[in-house]
Amino acid sequence: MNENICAISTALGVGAISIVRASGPEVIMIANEIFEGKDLTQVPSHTIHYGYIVENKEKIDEVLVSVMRAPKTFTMEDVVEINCHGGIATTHRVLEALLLHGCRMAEPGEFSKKGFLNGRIDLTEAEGINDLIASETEEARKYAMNLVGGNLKAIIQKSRDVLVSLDAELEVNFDFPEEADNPEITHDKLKTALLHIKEDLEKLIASSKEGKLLKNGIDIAILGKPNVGKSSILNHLLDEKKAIVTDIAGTTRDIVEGTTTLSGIKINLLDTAGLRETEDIVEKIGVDKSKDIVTKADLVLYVLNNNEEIDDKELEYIHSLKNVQKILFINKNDLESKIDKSVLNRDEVAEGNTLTPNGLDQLKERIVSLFHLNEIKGKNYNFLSNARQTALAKKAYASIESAITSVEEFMPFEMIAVDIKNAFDELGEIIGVTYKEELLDELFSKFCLGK
Ligand SMILES: Nc1nc2c(ncn2[C@@H]2O[C@H](COP(=O)(O)OP(=O)(O)OP(=O)(O)O)[C@@H](O)[C@H]2O)c(=O)[nH]1
Ligand SMILES: [Mg+2]
Repeated sequence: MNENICAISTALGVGAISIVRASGPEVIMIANEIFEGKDLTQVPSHTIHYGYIVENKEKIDEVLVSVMRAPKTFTMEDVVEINCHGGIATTHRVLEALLLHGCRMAEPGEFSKKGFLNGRIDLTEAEGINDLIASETEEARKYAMNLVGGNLKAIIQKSRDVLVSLDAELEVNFDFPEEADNPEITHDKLKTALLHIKEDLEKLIASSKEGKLLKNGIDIAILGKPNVGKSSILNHLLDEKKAIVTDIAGTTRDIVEGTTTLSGIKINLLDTAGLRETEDIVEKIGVDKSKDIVTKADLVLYVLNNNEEIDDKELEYIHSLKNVQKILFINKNDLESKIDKSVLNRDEVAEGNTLTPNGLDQLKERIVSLFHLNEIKGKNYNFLSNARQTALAKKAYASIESAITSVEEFMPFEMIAVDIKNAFDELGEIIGVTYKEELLDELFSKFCLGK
């Protein structure tokens, strides 16, 4: 923990400025050894200084160095940030100079890990920082900022505090039941408190889907027979000629991906190879991929041709898509209608064409309303943000349920206390009050280098 670490914190490439960051007890001294301008060990905290990075009397770069002393820093240790000129050679030489003078290369996410271990941020805030960096849309950014601001932590902390005090009351009662001035704890009082927590957790767990949606977006697979206009629809929705469109059936052979946004939320569109029996090896692999993608998609946009009849096999396939939301888009409504719509579920049908074009704006609105995108946006963003948090919240929920059952069956307080302790440990793991070293390594290793 007390080591001096350094890394390049900005994206490596050609740019005006790069930032090389160092954290640890001796980083100001180390930076001072390679800095020409003034004595950095004597400057006040949170100040920035002009000078040169010098190695073996050679001026490597003209820089600005920020000096921030513990504890009011991201890691709660002394931190130095060297703003050097961008570009690969310069940035690497500045980094190298720090390494030569006693810093070691930071692991990915190690600055954040130090911030967590030193108590500046909890695990949900650390995860929020990572989400913020990865945000591609405005909604994902707002959502991540809510995490960074500690709002999810506060909710978890609140339930956990109630459990801690319930447990303390139970302990007193079963350790010294005869003491007259013990606070009175009854099965009724316990039940009321536990039901409140259960309700709060229920809301959080139910909202994890919305969190996933804000963060990762919606995966929409565009499926259907060859030549129905899947790629044309993709191109229209993206407003870009992303996929090749021809009148040859079997034009698309691999998944073509594109992203756009609807109501500020990311939409991942996956155009696929048209579904048909084929002897062509390449096309067959494509068709298999199209079928596989259904398991990953949040929505299947199944495209049909208005000018073609639906055969039994296709109908059977459409009906087999049971466990995924779908929109059946009848394309080419500029052509004569030969399709029998009565065999389709009316609630799932939409129609239009990509020529005039028609029905595509309505299709977008349909997606917005299907996933309640406008409502999600208006909410408070207090959603669980990843599988780790959701799994722990579900465990805590199960422990609370078990405690409630025990209360209802008038079990002894000692038994109820076991479930309560489990629940607050599980909630504690979400925010990192308790953690396993392997979990931290795994979690922070997914962070960027230099963060
Ligand atoms: N009349 C009409 N033609 C369309 C419409 N949409 C697409 N087409 C035409 O239909 C043909 C096939 O379009 P694509 O978008 O390549 O169809 P696809 O479903 O991706 O086909 P595969 O990649 O072979 O599976 C092209 O000639 C398009 O110009 C439409 O709404 N109306
Ligand atoms: Mg295509």
